[in-house]
Amino acid sequence: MNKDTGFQHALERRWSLRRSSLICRRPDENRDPVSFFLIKKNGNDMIDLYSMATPNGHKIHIMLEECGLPYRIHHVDIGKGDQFKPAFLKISPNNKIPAIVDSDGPDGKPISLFESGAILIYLASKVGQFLGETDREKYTTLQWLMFQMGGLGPMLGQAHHFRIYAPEKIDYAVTRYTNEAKRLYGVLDKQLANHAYLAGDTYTIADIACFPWTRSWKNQGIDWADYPHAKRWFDTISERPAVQRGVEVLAALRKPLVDEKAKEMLFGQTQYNKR
Ligand SMILES: N[C@@H](CCC(=O)N[C@@H](CS)C(=O)NCC(=O)O)C(=O)O
Repeated sequence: MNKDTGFQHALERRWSLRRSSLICRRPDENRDPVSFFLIKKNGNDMIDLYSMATPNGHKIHIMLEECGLPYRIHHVDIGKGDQFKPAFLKISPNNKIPAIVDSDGPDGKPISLFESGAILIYLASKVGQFLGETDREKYTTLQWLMFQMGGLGPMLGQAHHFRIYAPEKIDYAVTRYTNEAKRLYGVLDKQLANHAYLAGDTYTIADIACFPWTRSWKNQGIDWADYPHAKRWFDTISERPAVQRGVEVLAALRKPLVDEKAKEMLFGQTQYNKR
């Protein structure tokens, strides 16, 4: 067993041991552990999570913790180039984390999924939670989820990139994406001035998707004092036990992105090689 594989196994063992004691945790039910285990079609059903501790990864880590679904973690080190390995590209052809494989898919057969928004919708549908109750609530949830996937995530990502990682400071890009970040926090703040959560009164996958991106507010040029309603929402979500566990998943393996090789892997030619 090489060093990496040995470490991977140890990690999986640690988490599956931890999961086995948590396997029945469902936030809205007081089921006893044994009965929940028995209602599962197959006690060995497990979600394989391919991920890293980044905002997009955190969304799924938090969701899995909120749902109390058993999962096994595979660390994909995107700074080392694990995302370009053929086995990973088979489940995530866009070479990005997160991805999952659920051995118990909708038809009882395994299903693999990439794109965090699709994974959140899938998991919410699987457990029947965090999507809203009525059709109206569901569409409102999806609307704010799409806001995150199409706007908040990509724009805050660019703000972060040009403010922190770009090899040269380009004033135009820094100003453009910092302004865009501020505008988007303003949209969140306005919605949260009148609602406890993004889709209304209940916590949904829209909140789970947006929250991890707002954890890096400082690097995005944001001052919470300008967004008091969004800050109240941020603090409320930060206090959820599943969120606190979720943000710790794989966090110990995340290194600051200072290594030139890792930067080349993520932002340089390696990213654009034909595969
Ligand atoms: N839209 C995708 C974005 C995923 C994404 O950008 N993942 C980053 C980490 S946060 C990644 O894997 N980057 C590796 C790469 O670009 O090679 C999602 O939401 O799942």
